[in-house]
Amino acid sequence: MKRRTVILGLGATLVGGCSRISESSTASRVLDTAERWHLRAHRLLNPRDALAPEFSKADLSPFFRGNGTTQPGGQYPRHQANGFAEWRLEVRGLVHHPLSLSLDNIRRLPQRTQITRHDCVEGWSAIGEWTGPRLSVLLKAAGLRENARFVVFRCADTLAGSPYYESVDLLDAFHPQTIVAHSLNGAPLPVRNGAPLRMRIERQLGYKHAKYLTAIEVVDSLAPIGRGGGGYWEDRSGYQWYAGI
Ligand SMILES: Nc1nc2c(c(=O)[nH]1)N[C@H]1C(S)=C(S)[C@@H](COP(=O)(O)O)O[C@H]1N2
Ligand SMILES: [Mo]
Repeated sequence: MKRRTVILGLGATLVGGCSRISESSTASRVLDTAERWHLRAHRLLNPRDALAPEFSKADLSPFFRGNGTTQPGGQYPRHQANGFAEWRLEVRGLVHHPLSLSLDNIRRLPQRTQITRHDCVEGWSAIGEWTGPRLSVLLKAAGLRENARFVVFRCADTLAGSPYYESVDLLDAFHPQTIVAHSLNGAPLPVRNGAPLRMRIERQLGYKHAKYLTAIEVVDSLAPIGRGGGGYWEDRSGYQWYAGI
């Protein structure tokens, strides 16, 4: 894992919206002191909308490995067999207009393509080209309610019997490189990489990038979800909820 936080230039100012979110009581329950320091330092050293580095096609990894779940069970093989024609992505929770989107709906939205480096805490990286709509487009279409604070990503797979999930705050949800990807290197996502939809949260570590995405749930608190840590690995290990790189 490469942490670039400390080498980035000084001079950015912490904007009001950022401190409001990081200091909210809900966030305080999720973040311990050191992690909260990391979140604030990361955002202080990076302008609010700083982009993760983007690369060129020459930099693409020849093979993008799969990690964690690489073949979900349950209902997934049935969807896989018919080319995900019946897959739906729900946008629900604290929104004015809940959505249920087909892959076709998602492919017809304005698209962003980005070549980025994925860093896994287990010590490997890979560069891939991802395409999909910005999460912000979906959230704006659904319309956030006033008490919206976090966005939870629900996944089709389970690890050791528990569903994988992840979450981010609204700053990362609305970041311009946060996309719902349906393609890797110009082709539909391979199953090992999260077909048919996976998140790309480019300024955070690999485990935040939820694969096999079934729902995007807007909430005001992470406490009642899973074991309250904000993600599958956050609930079970020392993995931090704010995994800025
Ligand atoms: N649904 C789901 N998402 C997941 C995982 C998983 O096991 N299930 N593993 C995470 C981890 S630890 C990493 S490093 C990346 C791996 O993405 P890849 O399989 O495309 O390499 O997915 C993340 N998202
Ligand atoms: Mo990972």
